[in-house]
Amino acid sequence: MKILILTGAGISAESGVPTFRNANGLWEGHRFEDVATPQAFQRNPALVHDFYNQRRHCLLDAKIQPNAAHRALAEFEAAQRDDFLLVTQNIDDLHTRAGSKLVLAMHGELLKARCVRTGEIFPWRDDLDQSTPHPTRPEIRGTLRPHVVWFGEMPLGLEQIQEAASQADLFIAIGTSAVVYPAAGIVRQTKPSCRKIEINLDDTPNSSEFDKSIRGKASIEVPAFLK
Ligand code: BV8
Repeated sequence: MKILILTGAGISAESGVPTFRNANGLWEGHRFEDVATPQAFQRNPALVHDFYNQRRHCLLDAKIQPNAAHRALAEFEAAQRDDFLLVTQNIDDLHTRAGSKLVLAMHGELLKARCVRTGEIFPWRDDLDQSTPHPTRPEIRGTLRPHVVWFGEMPLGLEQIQEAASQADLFIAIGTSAVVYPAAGIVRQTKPSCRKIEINLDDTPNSSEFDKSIRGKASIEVPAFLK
């Protein structure tokens, strides 16, 4: 059986990572779409670096740990012999820390930085700013950006995701508001015979696309469903 999982901010909410909708789409008065775009980075790199530095500090706080939903997905993956792919919209590292191996972070990763000049990607746990030296060529400064996908940028792994969606026999969407595209369009790329499950606190604009909508907290409902 081929399985495709899509997770959003709701799976990390109980770990203490704020979701986007709960924040009413705002960060310190800025709309996410205004601080998470290439234009914002061009216009005010310090503001955008600050936005991600603060989120990196939060993520690296010892209080932030994978929850039972992340762990259940890792255990489920380990028990699968056939095709399995976990696509996450989240830029936290909680799936990986829970033990998931086959993770595609379609919106990038907060704990990585990318050189805008060479495209090189580096693990990154420190602050970033316009004076940060390039890790391997310190004579170059200010060429690093967060390795995340901003609004208006192409998400990562789209071909692999579309391939997995077209072949999936089971598709589970967990903790996503189905507002952001193309992630919210994945459910419509599955074949008619694919069993589609939505796990969320609330209804979403995609709820009618699913065979079954399980309403409740991910840390309770995901382990219960995967058992
Ligand atoms: C693209 C990384 C072209 C950064 C993110 C104008 C110009 C350009 C594009 C657009 C435009 N207008 C619209 C678009 C498309 C745009 C878009 O969709 N905008 C939205 C706002 C309408 N998309 C893009 O720009 C994408 N790129 O279009 O490029 C293209 C596309 C295809 C092919 C070629 C070219 C890029 C989108 C990626 C943006 N980057 N993240 C960062 O994090 O800072 S998106 C960001 O917001 C998150 O990563 C996440 O994906 C998204 C938030 O969504 P969710 O994960 O669903 O989180 P949310 O808070 O919304 O919902 C949480 C859910 O969990 C809720 O339903 C809640 O009920 C539930 N929940 C809460 N607690 C729990 C729970 N459920 C269970 N248990 C709980 N405990």
